Order: sequence, then C-alpha cells, then structure tokens
Amino acid sequence: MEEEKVMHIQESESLEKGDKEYNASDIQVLEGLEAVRKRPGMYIGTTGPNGLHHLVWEIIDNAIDEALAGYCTEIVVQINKGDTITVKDNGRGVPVDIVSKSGLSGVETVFTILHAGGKFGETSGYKVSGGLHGVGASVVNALSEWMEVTVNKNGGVYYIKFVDGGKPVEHLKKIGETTTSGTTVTFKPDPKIFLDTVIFSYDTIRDRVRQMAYLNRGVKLIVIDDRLDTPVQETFCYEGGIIEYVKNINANKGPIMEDVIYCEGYEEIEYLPEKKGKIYCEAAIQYNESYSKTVFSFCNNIHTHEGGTHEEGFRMAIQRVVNNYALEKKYLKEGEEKYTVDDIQEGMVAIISIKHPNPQYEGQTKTKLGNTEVRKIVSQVVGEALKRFFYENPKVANLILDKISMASKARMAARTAQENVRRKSGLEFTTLPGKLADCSSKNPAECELYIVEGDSAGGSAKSGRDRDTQAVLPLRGKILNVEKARHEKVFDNAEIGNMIVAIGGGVDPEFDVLKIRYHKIVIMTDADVDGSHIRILLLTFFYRYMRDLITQGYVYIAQPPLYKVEVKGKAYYAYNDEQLEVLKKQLELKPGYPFQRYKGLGEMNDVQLWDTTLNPKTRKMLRVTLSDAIEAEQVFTDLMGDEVQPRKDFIYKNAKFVKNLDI
Ligand code: 1YM
Repeated sequence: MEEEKVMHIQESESLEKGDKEYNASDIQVLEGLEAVRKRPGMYIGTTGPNGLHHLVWEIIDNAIDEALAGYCTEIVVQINKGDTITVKDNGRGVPVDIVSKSGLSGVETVFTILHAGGKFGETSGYKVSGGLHGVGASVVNALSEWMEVTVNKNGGVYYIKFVDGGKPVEHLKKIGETTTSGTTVTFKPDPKIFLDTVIFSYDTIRDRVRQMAYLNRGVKLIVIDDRLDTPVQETFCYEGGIIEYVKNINANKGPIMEDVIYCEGYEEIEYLPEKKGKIYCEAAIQYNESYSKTVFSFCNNIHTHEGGTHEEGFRMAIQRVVNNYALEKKYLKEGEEKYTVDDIQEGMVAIISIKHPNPQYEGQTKTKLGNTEVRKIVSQVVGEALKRFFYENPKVANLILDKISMASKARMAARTAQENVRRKSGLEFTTLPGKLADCSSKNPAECELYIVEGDSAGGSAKSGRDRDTQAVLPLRGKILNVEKARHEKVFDNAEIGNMIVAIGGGVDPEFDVLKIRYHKIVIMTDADVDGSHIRILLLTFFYRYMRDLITQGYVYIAQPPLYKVEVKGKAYYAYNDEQLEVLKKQLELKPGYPFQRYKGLGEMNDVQLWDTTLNPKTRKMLRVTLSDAIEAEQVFTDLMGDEVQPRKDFIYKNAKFVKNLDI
C-alpha cells in the first residue's frame, strides 16, 4: 500500500496571520501529490475513460456533501470547450481561513493534502458521497494540468490556481467582494496521465448527474455541454427522490399500482472508538406486470453492484412481512410452502439507498457493502413501512399478494419444466438442432454463429459462409418476447431452445461463458422495422438468460449494406445514406443513376452476402456492450415498453449500448 499522509485538522486561524514561506510541510504535500501521479490507478482505478470521469465525480461529491449537510441547493456541472470541467455550487464555500495543522488556507489544504476533506467535516455531520474510491479533491488536482478554485464566502471572492499536478501558482488570494457564497472548481485533466483520451462523454456525465438528483431529493443539478455550437443544457431535480426513480424505471413496464411503497428511517451508531454517526436508510418499491425483478442498491450514492448487507436486510424484511401477511389473510394456508424472495421479487422494481458514515466494501469489484449492522437497520425500516402499507392499502396489497401467489405457483410448476430444459440445454450431452449449419472448427475462439432472420437469407448465408469457422442458425419469424413470458414458456419455445443448445453455455443462473461454442454470436436481421424488432427480442433474451454473453462482449450485430451501385460491372456498397452520397460523388454518377436499395437480406445472393456481410476482411459489425446494469435496465425499459419511438431510435443511435467496431 502507498503511504498516505493523513492530516488531522481541528483548529483554524485567520488568514491574515498565516502568510508564509515554503517550508518542509509544503514539500511533504508535493510528495503526496507526486505519489498520486506515479500510481494514478491506486486512486482512481484506471487512467482510461472511467478514471477520467472519476475526476468529475469526486468534485461533484464534495458539492453533494455540502447539499446533504443542508447548505447547498444547486450544483452546475459544465463541460467547457477544450474539455475542461467546471463544477459550481451555492454552498458555504470551502473554508478560507488558515488551518493551523497545515499552515495553509482551508482551500489549499483540501485541494493539496490527501484525505484532508474527510477529517475536516466533523462539525457538519459526515462525508457521505464517494466511497468506492472517495479520494477527494486533492487527487483530482494532482492529476490535472491545471485547476482553478474560486470561493465566495464571508463577503469575499477568493481565488487560487494550481498547475502541473497541484502546485499553487500563488497562495489563496482575495480578489473581490460578493454577497453570495459557494465554491467553483475548474480543472483540465492532465493528458500526460490520461493517455487514452481526455474527451468527456456528455451522456456519461448526464446519466450520473441525473442519478445523483434521484438519490438526493430536492437538490437541483444542471448539466451543460458547452463544447457544441449550440450548447446543451439539462436540469434534474426530483422532490420525490427515489420514489420518482422507481416510477421512472417502471414507466414502461406496466406498473400494477399507482403508489410507491416508501420506507425511511435512521439509526445512530458508534463506529471506530468514540465516533458517532447516523445510518440513514430509504427504500422505494413498486410492482409491475412483468416477471423480472429490478432491484438496485446504493451506499453513499454509489451503486453497490454486488449488493451486500443492505440488500440482505431488504430481502429479510420483504420475506418476513409478506409471508406473515399472507398467512394472516389466508393467501397461504398453515403448512403450505412459503413464498420465496424470488416469488416476492417477481415484477418488483426497488431502490435501496443508504448513507453510512463508515462504509466497508467487499467483493471482487469492491461494490458489495459489508457493514453487518446495516442488515438489521434496513430490515427494520423496510419491514415496518411495508407492513404499514399493506394494512393501510388492502386493495393494493391484494393485487401484490395475488401476483406473488401466482409467481409461487408458477415456480413450483416450472420446476420440472426447467429441469427438462437444463438437461436439454447443453449442460448435458445433447444433439445440435437440425436447422443449425455448424462450422467444422471446434475452437470457440475462432468460431462465429450467425443467427439469421428468415429461411431464404439463412440459405444464402449457409452457402456463402466460411464453413471452417462460420455457423448459421436461421430463425423462422419472430422470436418470443421473453420480457412478457413466463420461464416455462420461454423454455418451451423452439427457436429459443435451438439457440440455447447451439450456443452451448446453458442459461442463467447456471450460464457458463467458458462452455460457449462460439466467441462471436452475430445477429443478422433485415434493416427494417421487423428486423430491428427481432434484434431487440434476441438481445432481450440474451440479456435475461445469458447475461455474460453481453457483458463480456460476445454479441455482435451484422451490418449488411443498404445500397448497391453497379458501375462498369463492378459492385459498390453503401451502409447508410451518407455513404451513398459519398459514393455517388466518388464515382461521379449523374443524378438519376440507378442504384439498388436492399429491402432484406434475402435479396442478396450468397456471393454478395459473403462480400458485404460475412467476409471478416471487409464486413462491418457492431459489438454489443453493456457495462452497467442500470444503464441496461433503462435501455431495455425503453426498448420493450409500449412506446415505439425509443425503440425506433435505438440501434443506430444508442452509442452506450452498441459500440462501433469495424471487424
Ligand atoms: C464544486 C465543489 O467542494 N463545495 C464545498 C466543499 C466544502 C464545504 C462547502 C464546506 C464544508 C465544511 C465547512 C465542513 C468542503 N470543505 C471541506 C473542509 N464544491 C465543493 N462546499 N464549510 C464548507 O464539512 O465542515 C472539505 S470539502 F475540509 F474544508 F471542510
């Protein structure tokens, strides 16, 4: 472990007293920041795009903490021209007085001494944001080419600039008067550190800022992208907080109730010797008519991907309260099999959010909450609120219990059906489907499976492919929408059964990516509405039943051309309208020169299909990527919902979901 200098800062003196020369402690400060520059990964995870954006989260976190302390109502996050970032809040302003322990102004202390902020905030409560890395503003400064901090406080405007990874140009200086208060930080990430890219993604920042707005009710967050000729600006502020978050997630899933069950409470704890603090817990629950569960948990505004003790407490509560209520109201008879957590979570959307003064994270990616005291607190808070809701809203409770009881019956009926499929699904020896034209290679790393819409395109693909490495599975018609079907129906579906057996890794929760027979699963559908619908249905199936296939990047979308132009016996292809225009110019075609618009894959013969879509040397494919479950949930909600427009916009527009990859 890197040694970090932790400052304990308790008293402060006034600025006037503290004008000072550089001394030994300044050198220590620089050594601390130098350590960050030497091993940035230790502080921000990576120096790729995630690490780059992490800098922004750190600064926003400080502003959010100020909001949670009750002093700040509005935060502006702006991407400036030249990809610098400005974060501005209207809180108290970072302290400007000299801190006796460091001999520096509060601002300089916070922005140059590792972990200074955490020790500072004792008077105002505690620092809740951050957590995963929670490294603070000094790390951002250390990794910036320059940083400017302006603080409005006590009637004055104070300013300081740092260059070259945190070296102050001058000490904090009063440069004007003001009647307002707040902190503004602008920084430019150092391209010598962030070698991959120093370009910020508006979508990434917007998504995170919106999530912050949901998780911290009433705080107004504004995102601006000022890099464009016409700047983009969005404002997020949710008085209902996670209640609105749940409603939003549920909007396209067909909620079966109007209300959201809201649970809230806190408990004082003692942590570390002599330290007191509050664990604050809230959860929001709403049911929809689907069969999948959507439960997201957060600690200190960080998504705990791997769950942990807060989720355990939540599960304990729902299982206890629902089963007690069911027994009392005779949904369940004495001695009958109790509802499982899975039964209760079918069709449930829930957000669990806790704020903890001393979170401990575990798990592979350090996103699993480990604090054991949390289990009981969440269980109590959620249990009481849920129980109260059932008694106060018997009609809604009835709807929910009916749904749970159906889930439970279906589970018992499906047990046998699922066992049958498991046997069929490649976990044990099976025969490959007759419709599959397999490849001869048995090395998954070089094998590709083309899932092709329609028998005629399937035929062309079968004769046009490279038989050594390319397999073809034609699909007849539309596949089942797994979002709207029960498990046993999903497993009964012939097309789906064929895919499961062909791919060979089984299905979730036992899906094993090490057993798949192809490392490229390529979806090949027509470039029309039906084609994109089939593509979405396939992606939904993979997401719900073979999630690792998507998260580990094995799924691709073939890009057949849309146009063909023939000049002097030679064929030229265009994959979109712009390319067609370019082609027309390059070939100097006169207006009205004929070109072919492909309506479907079936119009291409085997040679054309090889040239344009199958040949690894010339084809274009998109790789499907999903890094974040919340992002995915939103995408699938948009896609599978009843609204048509989001679906239409999907494949070509949604850069988050599908990355361009020329292979
Ligand atoms: C754009 C980023 O950092 N705002 C901010 C930070 C602080 C305070 C107010 C603040 C905190 C406290 C007292 C306290 C911080 N102060 C410190 C430290 N926005 C942004 N706004 N007064 C002001 O926690 O007691 C660290 S962050 F350590 F100096 F108190």
